[in-house]
Amino acid sequence: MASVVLIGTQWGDEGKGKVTDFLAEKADLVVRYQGGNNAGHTVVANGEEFKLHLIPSGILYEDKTCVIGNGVVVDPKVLLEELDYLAERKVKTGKLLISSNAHVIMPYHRLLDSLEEESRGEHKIGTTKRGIGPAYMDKILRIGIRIMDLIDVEEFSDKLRRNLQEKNNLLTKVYGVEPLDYDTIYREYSAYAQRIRNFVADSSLVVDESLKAGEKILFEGAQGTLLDLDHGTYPYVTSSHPIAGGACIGAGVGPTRINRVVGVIKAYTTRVGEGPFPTELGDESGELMRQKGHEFGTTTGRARRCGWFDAVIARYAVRVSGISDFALMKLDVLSGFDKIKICVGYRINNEVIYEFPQSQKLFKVCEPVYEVMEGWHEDITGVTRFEDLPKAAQEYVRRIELLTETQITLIAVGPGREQTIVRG
Ligand code: 2SA
Ligand code: MG
Repeated sequence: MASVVLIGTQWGDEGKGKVTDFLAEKADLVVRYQGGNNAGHTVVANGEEFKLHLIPSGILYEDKTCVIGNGVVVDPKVLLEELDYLAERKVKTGKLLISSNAHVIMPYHRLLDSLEEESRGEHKIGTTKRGIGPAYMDKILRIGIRIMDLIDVEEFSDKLRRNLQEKNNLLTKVYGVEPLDYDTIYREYSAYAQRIRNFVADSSLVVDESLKAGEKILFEGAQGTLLDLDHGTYPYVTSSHPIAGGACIGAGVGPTRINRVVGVIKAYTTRVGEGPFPTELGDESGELMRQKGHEFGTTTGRARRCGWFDAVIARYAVRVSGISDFALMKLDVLSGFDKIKICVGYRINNEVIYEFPQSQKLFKVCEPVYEVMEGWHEDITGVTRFEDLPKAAQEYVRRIELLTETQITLIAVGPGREQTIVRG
């Protein structure tokens, strides 16, 4: 396979970091195509845990070129902190490239993200407050500052001045807070630019040349299908396109050059932030998943909401991203439940639907229709072959495959690289 897109099929936090790490071993180039440091990818490599937000997880392999694509929004401060964090832990970062077309997250974006959320009251989205939405807003408004502007002294001072004028107006008149100071930001960001300059590249060209040379590329998505701006649970979504199509736009590559789409799917469901979640468990089963699965945000530390596996969502993800196969994560977390439920459809009033509803008003009143399966109690964290899983766990995997008409080619039974079952 020359090029693979790896995406989250639920609301993010499916365990993409681990699968990227696993697939990156066979790739030459690892490219991130959307989102920013709202993402949090935890990877355990050689017994050491790494938490990454912005830099592709492929960086943990020395020989891989890692690319931050044009579709990503880059907070330069976070980028440099992450580079320092990796350097401290003896990870080489010399093969990182950043698209000159990527947009920059500025201090006013972070500030506005918080202020906008506060002003929404009960209608808040539950954002990570990293400035992601406001940065994408400026991109769409065509006033954003790109990496190429950041490293160009004249462009940067001009664009910063014009942007600040507008933002300070908003900050003082609408939100009644202090305006931001041009000189302070200019100085701080000019210093970042000096360090970032060395990494800047035309990422679309890099991808093209790599494919022409017969290399393998892994496009690494962040967040998940239901957080997609167009296809997710709007307005409770992020401001980018985590679905597979996002890779084409966010990396500058045509769809005919992508051969495989791997959907990363957790054996149960989690969500952070606001919005409806039909299979959410408010009881001790949900708490057990949270504790056993360490379901707390990598970026914000927020407790994740937990619930049963939802096959309607999985099928929907297969549809909108053309998923070729699944990587099923955290199966070990389900050990110890007497019964395990799978949501196969939604009941709305007296009707049962099997397709994901377009309207959030409908989604909010959907009640899950469950199939109940036998659980298992064995510890499976050391299992490396499918046949060695308890029969009930095998049945669970097969049932998900049948319901989603999609093969599960990889099963994770723990966070370590070796805790992975590969199926043909
Ligand atoms: P934003 O900040 O504008 O992208 O928030 C909009 C919605 O997107 C959700 N979102 C996420 N959901 C799951 N995981 C994410 N990454 C971090 C993690 C989150 C964390 O890996 O744990 O640490 O809290 C992520 N990023 C954005 C967010 O909750 C909003 O619903
Ligand atoms: Mg995450």
